[in-house]
Amino acid sequence: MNAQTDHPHVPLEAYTPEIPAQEAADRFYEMMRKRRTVRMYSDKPVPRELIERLVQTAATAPSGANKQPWRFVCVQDPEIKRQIREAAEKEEHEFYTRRATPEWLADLAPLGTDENKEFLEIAPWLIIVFKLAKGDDGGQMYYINESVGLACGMLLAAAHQAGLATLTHTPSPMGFLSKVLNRPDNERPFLLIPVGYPAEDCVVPAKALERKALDEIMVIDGGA
Ligand code: IYR
Repeated sequence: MNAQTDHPHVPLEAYTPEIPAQEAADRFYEMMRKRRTVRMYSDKPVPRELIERLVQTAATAPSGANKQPWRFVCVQDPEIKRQIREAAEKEEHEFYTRRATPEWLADLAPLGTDENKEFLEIAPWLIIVFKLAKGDDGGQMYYINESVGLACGMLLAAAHQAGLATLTHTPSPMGFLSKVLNRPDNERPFLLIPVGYPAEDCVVPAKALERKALDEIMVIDGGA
């Protein structure tokens, strides 16, 4: 026996889909492949309970030593959203006029992004994900980026499954979020995720529909 005998364990409550595995995987893929990053939001309200459920789903992600090194700050207050937009646009202005390399700007061109971040005020919710550099009790965290990244992916999937659009927005640097949201020192901004319904006239960049082929992304048994 291994070390698990020293600590309580319980039988796994296995999840088994009611349909064959291939069909379950196909259905999930068909749903997920319809997800698009959305930059044009409706102001249609999204109930707080729905956002709470998305956060709970995100927090089912695995994390290093189960330390759950994340905090999800959910903003719906128009004045706070305004402050976030203002500060983000300031950073983005720097990015688009100074910081970004010509190559980076060329890579972004098909997406049609610019320093205007109107969606930060229009989307009914902004979820600002912070990673915990240290636990709230000062304790050690492990694999922080991996853990929080996984949680964010699950948050996006949960939102999409509920018919909500998201965007992974990364104004850089993001330090202003700690200030505006009055967060303690052990929390570091990780990702800003607007959540809401797409605007009726929402368009998405055609370029973003392109997916690499399976044989470009998947390798069986390593290199030749
Ligand atoms: N943060 C900027 C620039 C930007 C960078 C990448 I990489 C993107 O995939 C999209 C945008 C902005 O939000 O406009």
